[in-house]
Amino acid sequence: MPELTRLSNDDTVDDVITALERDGGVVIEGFLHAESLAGLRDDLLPLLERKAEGRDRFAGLQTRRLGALFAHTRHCAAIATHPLYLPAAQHFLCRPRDVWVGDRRRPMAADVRIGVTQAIQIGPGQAAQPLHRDDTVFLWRHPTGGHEGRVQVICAVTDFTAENGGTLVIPGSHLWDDERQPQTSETIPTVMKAGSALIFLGSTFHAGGANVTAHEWRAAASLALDASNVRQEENMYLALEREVVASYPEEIQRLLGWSAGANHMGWVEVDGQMIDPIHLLRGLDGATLRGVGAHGHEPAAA
Ligand SMILES: O=C(O)CCC(=O)C(=O)O
Ligand SMILES: [Fe+2]
Repeated sequence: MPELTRLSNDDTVDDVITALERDGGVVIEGFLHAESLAGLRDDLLPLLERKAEGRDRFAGLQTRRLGALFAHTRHCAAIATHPLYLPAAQHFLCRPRDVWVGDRRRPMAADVRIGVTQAIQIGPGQAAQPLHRDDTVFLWRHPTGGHEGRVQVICAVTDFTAENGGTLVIPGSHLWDDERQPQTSETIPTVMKAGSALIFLGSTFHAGGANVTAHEWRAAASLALDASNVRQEENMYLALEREVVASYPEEIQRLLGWSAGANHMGWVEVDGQMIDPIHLLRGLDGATLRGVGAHGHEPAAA
């Protein structure tokens, strides 16, 4: 079984890009400085412990999730701008495409945005998550022809082992088409120390691993950099006050972007669940908000 390449902060962005192009994923040992790791642990673990477990197989019935990480810790900034992560993500996400503007044909490139932040804590008894590609939220097609929509990083906040839920990855699966079904037998677990990180392309099949330990909770801080073209052109969330949006019929509210749709793009975390933001316009309290499942791979758990 092919292993993922293991690099460190002494290696170069080119080494990261080479590994990602070949395997779709790479481990960076010692990715976080000690201060960032300690900060993430102190800021996120107490919050995760107060979250309810997920309500469907994808979110994980023994898994706790926390979103909006930039509101909860200052230490995500160092992840997003890490010198081995951001430039590597830009390499995959910002490839120019030739477009016509009037009588001139010229290259135009997207830049990058932070598309999702999530702390994920996998508890004892959690089964392996269904294998998936994270660019499924964009309904991205494969092979990508070199144009990726997302580059993800999962930082180990506690040690990742094959037993406690270390992320399962299928090396090389970023090159597969959309017909080939991923098999558990093709996966390798990501084993790494707290402070190390797994970087992978949005087109790489992966899943949270099963946690077969008796007492260990595996914690991660994950973040995705996305191509900036996969969003609304006008920033409706800044342009329109929430009360204005709430005054329109639901159809308009969803069209304005207050919707997570069948692919669950645009969820917001409430009480550990990734919910459709339309519920926030209805003024429901957290207890009555219905879980919508993670990333749209599972129907809502009614
Ligand atoms: O927790 C992990 O290791 C991976 C989780 C994941 O891939 C997801 O929730 O999309
Ligand atoms: Fe994922």
